[in-house]
Amino acid sequence: MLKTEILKILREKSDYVSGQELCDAFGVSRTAVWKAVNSLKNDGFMIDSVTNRGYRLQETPDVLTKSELESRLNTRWLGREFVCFDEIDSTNTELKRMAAANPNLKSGVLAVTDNQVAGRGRRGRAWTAPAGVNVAMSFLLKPGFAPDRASMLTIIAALAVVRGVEEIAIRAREDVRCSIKWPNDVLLNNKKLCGILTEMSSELDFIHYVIVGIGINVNIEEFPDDIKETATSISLECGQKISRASLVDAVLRAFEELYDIFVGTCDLSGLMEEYNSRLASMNVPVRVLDPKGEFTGISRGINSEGELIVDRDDGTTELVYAGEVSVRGIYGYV
Ligand code: BT5
Repeated sequence: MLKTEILKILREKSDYVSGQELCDAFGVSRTAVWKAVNSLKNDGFMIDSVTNRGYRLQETPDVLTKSELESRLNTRWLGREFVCFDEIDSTNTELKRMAAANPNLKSGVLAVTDNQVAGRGRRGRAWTAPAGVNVAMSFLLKPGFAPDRASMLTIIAALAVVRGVEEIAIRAREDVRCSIKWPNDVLLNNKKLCGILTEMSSELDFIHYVIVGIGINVNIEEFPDDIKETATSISLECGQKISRASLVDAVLRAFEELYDIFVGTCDLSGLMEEYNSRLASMNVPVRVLDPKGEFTGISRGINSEGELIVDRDDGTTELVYAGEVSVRGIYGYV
């Protein structure tokens, strides 16, 4: 796509790039370059055009358009094919529709939106986010492993978000800690930054597809009353606005790396150490809200099956499976 390629060149060279250079680079006419540049301007990019000098990218706004994302994505297979919506009900729901309409839909297809208006959490809960500031994305996988492994993808996705957020927003900062609340929340300074919704279509012993949906609060500055005590965003904790497209790229690259390790053994033996080092509630008291009965104990991290090991107050050890329960800190959300 010409827009994507022009964007890449303008970003690489911080100086002016002549129209002729762009024509030569892509074998297109001056008019085609001019049209592509105008279209980028309409997307919100500030591009300076000066006669006899050419074009220069003044500012990269945080837009989440097809060409912005395409120009940032450096993944190997995840999101190599993607759909990008200005607005959609839910990226998970959209991928489900796409999978139903096309049984040959490729593993790795990504759906992203700038504005998700009916975002879904687990068990019918809602995921809320305003337009233009957050990441809402989902990708489809068609793994060859057994359905009982699928919940581990949530664990992998959480770790990928941690890695991506560190790479793009935190780096060496010591005042911001990114951690995981088992099984599907990523926290920044102990508040919810990200939620993950993994859904599956399967037979007893065969996965048709899995959809991993990730919502990240990126540049949002204010939350609705019902979540403002527990939710946060990258900009609130780090004091800077970041490019959502770069974050999408970093999270997806991290997922690819972690997924490679996972499929080697089809369990979490290669990842549990890193995961547990990121667990918000590690070696601390937790309350397990199990439909069969609530209990308290000390969380000891996950095992290679992704279950949370909890040493109960009565001396026994419980393996908690994500599907059934919620885990709360004794003293609040974490
Ligand atoms: C989740 O559910 O946290 C999974 C959220 C997954 C969202 C992604 S976005 C892309 C894809 N498409 C979708 O439709 N969904 C996925 P759960 O653990 O059930 O948590 C839901 C709870 O989180 C809600 O009941 C609120 O209390 C809280 N919540 C809602 N929106 C939030 C936000 N933006 N930030 C922090 N907390 C939020």
